[in-house]
Amino acid sequence: MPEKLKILIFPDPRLRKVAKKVTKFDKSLKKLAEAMLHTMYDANGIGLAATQVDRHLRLIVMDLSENKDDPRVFINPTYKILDNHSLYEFEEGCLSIPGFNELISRPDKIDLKWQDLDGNEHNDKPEGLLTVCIQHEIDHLNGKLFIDYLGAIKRQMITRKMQKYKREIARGKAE
Ligand code: GNR
Ligand code: NI
Repeated sequence: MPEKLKILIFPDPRLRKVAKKVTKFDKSLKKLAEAMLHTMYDANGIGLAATQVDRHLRLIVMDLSENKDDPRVFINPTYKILDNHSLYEFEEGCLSIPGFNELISRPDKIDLKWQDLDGNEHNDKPEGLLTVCIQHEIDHLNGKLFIDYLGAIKRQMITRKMQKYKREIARGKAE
């Protein structure tokens, strides 16, 4: 059984760290990817970046399938925007900011490159949900969150509510 990892909850300075490139494609990397997939499925997420489990490596897991039977791993992912004017608007959520969903626009024509767990290189021009999700996850690797795209007032409201929520769960644990 893979290990279940703790997901960092916003606001947390560790969510702002920039992840380092993966250079060792070894057994411990495979183990981390397995644990992240297990953690993602357990939390009912469609994606998870290593940053969210306090491992600052450029590693993302995802499963966009309906039956949750298509685990995917992206290592050292990068993308180029092919058309800055073609945007896709989607209601985004984040396992690190539970309870908040906001419409975010992102470029939807991208050229994506990544490596797999053996270090082999791949590239693809994804469509639909994958373009949104991979940008959301790569943002995590760069210390960025979807609420950073919102206006200051909305972002501040979410930040205050999340601070309050974290105080409440901290108190709940102490009792
Ligand atoms: O589970 C998730 N759902 C989601 C919905 C819309 C856009 C992005 C996402 S990713 C999110 C899981 C998560 O926080 N990944 O970082
Ligand atoms: Ni997220």
